[in-house]
Amino acid sequence: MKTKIGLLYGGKSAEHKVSMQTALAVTRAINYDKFEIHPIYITDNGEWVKGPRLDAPAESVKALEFSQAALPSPGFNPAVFQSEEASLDVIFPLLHGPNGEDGTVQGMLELLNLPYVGNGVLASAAGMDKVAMKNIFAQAGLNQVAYVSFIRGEWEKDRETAFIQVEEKLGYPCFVKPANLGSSVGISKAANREELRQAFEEAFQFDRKVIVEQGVTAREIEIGVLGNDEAECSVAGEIVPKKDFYDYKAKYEDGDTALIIPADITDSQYEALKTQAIRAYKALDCSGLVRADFFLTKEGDLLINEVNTMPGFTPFSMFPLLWKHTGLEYPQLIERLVQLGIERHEEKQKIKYTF
Ligand code: G1L
Repeated sequence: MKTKIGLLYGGKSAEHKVSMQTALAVTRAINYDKFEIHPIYITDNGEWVKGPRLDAPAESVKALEFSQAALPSPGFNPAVFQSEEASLDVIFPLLHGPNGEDGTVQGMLELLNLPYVGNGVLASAAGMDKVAMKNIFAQAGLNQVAYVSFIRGEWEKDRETAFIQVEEKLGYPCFVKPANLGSSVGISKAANREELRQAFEEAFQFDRKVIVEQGVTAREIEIGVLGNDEAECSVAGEIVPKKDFYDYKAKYEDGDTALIIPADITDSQYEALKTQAIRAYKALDCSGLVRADFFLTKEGDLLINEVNTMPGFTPFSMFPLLWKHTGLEYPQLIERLVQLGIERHEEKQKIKYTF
């Protein structure tokens, strides 16, 4: 019997295209002797459309875009998870943003009692909110840059207090970011009070919660973590931005960064990186995978920046490349993730809910 993978992709988000490219790459990497793919496409209008089973790679992104048969717009439709032949074995969600990466899709899959790949509700939600994530890291004793956060109401009521807090706790330069975005939209660097004012206005357009972080001059080092209760780390990689600070455009459109794998760090720095990445993984109760992102300062201090519970996942993205250098090729990485998703679901079935 082949394992039936429900591939969930597209979505009503700015990352729709990235999701499509990633879904296409996954259909190309699968071993069809062992797996079959059941595509579930979310259009950019938010409609859920089930496509025909794939027994071979999709030809193109176009071939993965299905249109809704002339039905009244159903929007979210859990019926897509019912396969004609039998129920799906595992769902592979490739979705980004407020309706995919923040735990809502994972919650839906929990309610349907379907196994799925990647992080659960808690890790997905906490990983999407920079403030919640940093508070959890602080509690776990992880080193990170100093930060303060504000909600829109606080800022609007009393801007002066916000300025003073930032200046006393962090100083300039600092980075102002919407708390809940997976990407770099709405992020700015502020070198003085006027820039800080503008940065707040900008960030509050994208979220009701904003985080301000102390500026650090540091190298950006990333590591992949894979597993459930017992997780393993990949080799480390370094991101070298070709600009002062990489904005949304540089990061996602220009590809204006170089990836160096393995990163040129000492053995003891690599050991510290692994220890802290695993501590972060456990603190957020992660499962499946994360990409953990660190700053390495000139003084040699390692600071955790964030973990990404749904990292870039084409064969050319950092996470798959880190694992390739560790000895796990893209198709095997996908198989491992599918297996981990099924294992976590089985583990969960052991839990007693009545007593
Ligand atoms: F399912 C996994 F493996 F957990 C998984 C899911 C989603 C890994 C990586 C991603 N990444 C993404 O969905 C994306 C944010 C890169 C958009 Cl396609």
